[in-house]
Amino acid sequence: MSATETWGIGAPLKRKEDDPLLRGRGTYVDNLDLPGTVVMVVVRSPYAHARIMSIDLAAAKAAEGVVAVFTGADLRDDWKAAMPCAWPVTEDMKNPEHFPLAASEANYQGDGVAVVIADTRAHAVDAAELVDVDYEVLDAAVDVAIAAQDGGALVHEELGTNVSYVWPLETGTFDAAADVIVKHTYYQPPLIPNAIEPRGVVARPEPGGDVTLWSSTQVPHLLRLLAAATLGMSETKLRVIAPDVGGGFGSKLDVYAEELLAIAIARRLGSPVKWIEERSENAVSTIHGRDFVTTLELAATKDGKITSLRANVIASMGAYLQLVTPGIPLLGAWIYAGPYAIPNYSVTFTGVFTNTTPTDAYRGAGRPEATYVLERTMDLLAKELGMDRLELRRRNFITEFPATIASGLTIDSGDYHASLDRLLEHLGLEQLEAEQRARRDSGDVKQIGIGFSTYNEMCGLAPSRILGAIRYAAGGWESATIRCLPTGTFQVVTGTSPHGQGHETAWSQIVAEQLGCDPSEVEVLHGDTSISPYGLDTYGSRSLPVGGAALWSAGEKIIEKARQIVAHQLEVSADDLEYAAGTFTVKGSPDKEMTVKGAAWSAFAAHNLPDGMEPNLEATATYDPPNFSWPGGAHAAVVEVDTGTGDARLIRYVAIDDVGTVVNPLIVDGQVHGGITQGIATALYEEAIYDEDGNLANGTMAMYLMPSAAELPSYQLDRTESKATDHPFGAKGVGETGTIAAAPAVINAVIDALAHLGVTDIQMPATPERVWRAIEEAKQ
Ligand code: MCN
Repeated sequence: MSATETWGIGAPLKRKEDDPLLRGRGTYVDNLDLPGTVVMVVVRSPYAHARIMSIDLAAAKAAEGVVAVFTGADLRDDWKAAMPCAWPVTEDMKNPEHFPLAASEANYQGDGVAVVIADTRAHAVDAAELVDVDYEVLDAAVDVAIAAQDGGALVHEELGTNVSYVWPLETGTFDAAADVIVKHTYYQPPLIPNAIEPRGVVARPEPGGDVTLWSSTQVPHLLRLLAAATLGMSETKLRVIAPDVGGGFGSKLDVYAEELLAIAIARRLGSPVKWIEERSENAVSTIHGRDFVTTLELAATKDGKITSLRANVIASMGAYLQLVTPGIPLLGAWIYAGPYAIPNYSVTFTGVFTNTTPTDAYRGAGRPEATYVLERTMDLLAKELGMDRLELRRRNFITEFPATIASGLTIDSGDYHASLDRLLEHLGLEQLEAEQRARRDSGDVKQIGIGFSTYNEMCGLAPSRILGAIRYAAGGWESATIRCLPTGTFQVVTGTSPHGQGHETAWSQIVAEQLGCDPSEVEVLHGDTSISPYGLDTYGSRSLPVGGAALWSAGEKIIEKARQIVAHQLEVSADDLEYAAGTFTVKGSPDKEMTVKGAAWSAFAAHNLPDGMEPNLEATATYDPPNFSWPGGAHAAVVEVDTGTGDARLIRYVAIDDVGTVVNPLIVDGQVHGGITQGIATALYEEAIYDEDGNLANGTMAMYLMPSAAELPSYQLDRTESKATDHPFGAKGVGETGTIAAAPAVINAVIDALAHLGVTDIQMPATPERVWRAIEEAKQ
């Protein structure tokens, strides 16, 4: 193995950030214990929809340890703008004003109506129970499909409708006279993100009206920009720090009420204010994902060539539009045809308000929803055609790249056949099918099923020009700085904000590869707006495709400046220098050499630099990609279903992903593992259950099912590689692939296990009750 193979791009390095975290030496928001801190507790509406008639604060104010109590009305003048929604997807999108505390009407169970500030958390919790709110309970709109129709309960009476927007994308006419048409409607229930660390905030007032905000956020840069705007502060007066952050999965890509409340109240009281979310509070006050009703139609010739696709998506916004709520369904809008060449394409999205927790980004954000309905319908179409389900997929794969797809985007590279071939090499499909036949023949109560999902994904958010065209308010670039320190070590400042993804390790490997050092010689700084004023943070599997490319560009600038220094000092022309792995050599005189590290010292000492050159070796680059990132792959799930009880268990999972060049295979495997687990959880376990009044019925860890290691087999992972042509070293994003691919593979497997009993459909999650009912209904 060469030196760079052991520590550069492609090396399976253990994550350098893990050691302190595993030893309990991390600093999460709740570990901050600033002198004079007061604690904030939010009083939340117990009703999904209720008019606030009056709030009596007297008893709470008089309670032990209480410093202050505020209602929405008390704080109204602290906000110079309503809470931000950065993605007005249509010109006429309806976006009701949303403030950190509801003043006249609570619109979901958990909507904040008052805050109590006390010296200790116990005192604040006790006093919060004394806040006496008189509510007039109103009818709630809960079911998204019903809420979309006229005549039912309205979430925001003043809008006269629950429909926030209708967004169509039509590039071809649906072929209603095709040989074969399949049409099916799917429901994807709301999901509750459960990061290991719940949300938390500390806001400290600083002299001169400044505020430092520590937040368990994925987006310190966006948070500073938008919180400052909401509070009418200059951005320079607000410093946002994301310390160690224990996961987010999209749910910490937001500007939350508690962040704004903590800043406003810290300024009012002159004391640091701390708020830490409780686990069951997380179930209602952190955004939810999914809650989509989708009808998908595929039209095909009788030999299995798909000619057109039509999707009608009704997506719940929840009660308000949070930071990117309306755009989430649209993130899938361009990939409803997945890896298949389908010439006629038409999708329509209707964003609908419901009296439930606002929805927003949750791992995959719009793309799992698209892939799920497509991959389920591919199986239905294969059945209708009497064709093998993998053969149908193969007949429709896109094979020529770059490929401009019917939705209008261009996929730079991919090889979907290669991923499926590799999957089959690992799977042993013939044996599995033989086992399936044997169990069917013997009438075994435990049946097995094999399910597939071949997918692609549009991630690496994203080219600013395209984001602008679809009315997203921010850009999609990322920035990075590399400082070569005098002793031959490197300091990196990145605008990405990792919260579990291992950027410190991966970014060190990129610098090590490019500039010729050991990764331990690279320090990576992030998550503090005072050291990285520019950045667009971490979400949408963008950090490596965009932030990693920015880092590479900064490295190229370093090499170019170093080249000038080396040429000057070795007294040769810059064109006569060759560069590899951190060392310049003179063509034809290999004994004459100088390293980037040597150039860094020279640039620091500045005794002998080319005329007019600035001292120091440092470079900043901002990278705006020309295209999205397009990973893809093929996944297979094998389940065993107890036909007596309906219990479906996953017994094998094989995943082949193509994420282009891999920087760190251990990190990539970890990302794929985590992503697959979330997809499996969606298929078999997770669902936020609301009753008809909008009460969340399973908002505790005891009631909300998340799988643990005990429920899951070890996954078999492998990769194929088609390099991203638009990325400087060919990498594609990986952070969401598993979640996008897994849910349809698992549900397709459950249905496959029961196909001989006549079962054709099961709604996610495939709980024992649902599976059992599907078996019983098929008997009738
Ligand atoms: N990587 C690599 N080679 C590739 C692709 C990625 O080595 N070809 C590495 C990267 O260097 C990075 C990691 O894999 O260390 C993820 O990279 P990327 O795909 O760019 O995704 P982001 O870093 O932008 O992370 C966001 C993504 C998303 S959108 C969600 S949701 C998610 C996820 O990451 N949330 C996570 N993974 C998570 N992992 C943890 N532990 N916690 C979360 O909240």
